[in-house]
Amino acid sequence: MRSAAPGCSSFLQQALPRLGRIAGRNVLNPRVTPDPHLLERKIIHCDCDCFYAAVEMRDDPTLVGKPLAVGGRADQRGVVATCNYEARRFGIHSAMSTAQAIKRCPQLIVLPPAMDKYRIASGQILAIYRDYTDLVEPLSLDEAYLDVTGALQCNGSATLIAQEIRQRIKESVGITASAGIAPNKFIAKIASDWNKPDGQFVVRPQDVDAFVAALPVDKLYGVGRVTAAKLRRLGAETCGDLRAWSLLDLQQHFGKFGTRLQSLCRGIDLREVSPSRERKSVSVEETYVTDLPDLPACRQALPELLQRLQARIARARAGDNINKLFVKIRFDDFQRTTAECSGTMLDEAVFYRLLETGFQRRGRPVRLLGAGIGVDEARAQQDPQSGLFDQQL
Ligand code: DCP
Ligand code: MG
Repeated sequence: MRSAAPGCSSFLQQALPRLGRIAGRNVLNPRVTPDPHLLERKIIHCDCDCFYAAVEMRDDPTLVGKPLAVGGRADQRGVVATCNYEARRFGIHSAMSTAQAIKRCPQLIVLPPAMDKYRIASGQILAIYRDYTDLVEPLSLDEAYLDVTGALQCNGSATLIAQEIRQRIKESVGITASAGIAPNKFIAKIASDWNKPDGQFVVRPQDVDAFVAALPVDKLYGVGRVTAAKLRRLGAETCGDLRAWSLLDLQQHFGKFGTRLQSLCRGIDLREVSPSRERKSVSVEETYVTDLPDLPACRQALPELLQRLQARIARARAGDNINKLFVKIRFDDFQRTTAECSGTMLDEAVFYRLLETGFQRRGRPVRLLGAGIGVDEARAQQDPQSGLFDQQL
């Protein structure tokens, strides 16, 4: 079932026409032949370290060195939004219940989130990025991609630009950030985690092949824990293992996503840094360990999703800018569908209707459910405080 696959450096240099045109079709993107410049970009992924907690430590230096979390109250079923690195040593992490966090670390200091402060810091950081390029794509308040391919600063060196940006964030905002520098978004994002906190990591084009070959499959974007488990069951632990698979094998097991897997495991990601990606939607989703067998099971799963969506919308202050409601479904055969309708309010009954419409399009067991809202971009952009991002929790 397996066919030999070429290594990535040779792949990048020679085989794009081959990869891009299997059976006369461009498999990376069926409509467009990839522009070679997309393979030679300088992308930085910048991510602040323990962002909310870092802002709190900046504003109260007596907190520095003590385990600190920012989040909801333990007696109100609150969860940890983030915690500093001292707290992480106790095994505390984002999305853990605050009650459990305090059990792990009784001396933990828990502060309520102060979103206005974080938004101001986020705005300052964005302004620094925009000194280097217009191609800035924020992913959340503390994370962004920058395409600095044409930048003239620092002799055009993306490594030095990242260093300078991090230094400026430290000096003018008073917190630290980490960065990944690579030829594409997917690798830059992984690299920014490599020397965290307060560090950076560069993957040069000639190092992409080896870097990606050693990556565990669950590092690929779009591969959650369920898909990762399936890949491991099929014998693929690393991206290197996955390269031995033919496109047909990948598509048979993973549907359309198989095509993306084939590129990603070779370190190829042609997504552009897109500044317009800001403020489009707010959504949540869940991949279920056991598929939801039928519509009643999906209906049962919906309230939990809607509760998370509501919290996410409140956090993003998007409640006044809703223009669309949608439900996303991925079936057990990896086919996806989104049912949507226009609307300006979170209406539970509408989500149930959308779920039914979407489910009936295939009527098969469901592996993933998502719910979200579209956001009126024009209105949201008039409101600099709204801080919306096309991001899932
Ligand atoms: N956040 C949240 N709930 C989550 C995850 C994150 O409210 N489940 C908030 C708090 C974080 C901020 O978003 O400070 C940025 O998220 P990151 O995932 O970048 O986490 P941190 O910046 O806190 O830590 P790291 O140093 O790992 O980037
Ligand atoms: Mg961060």
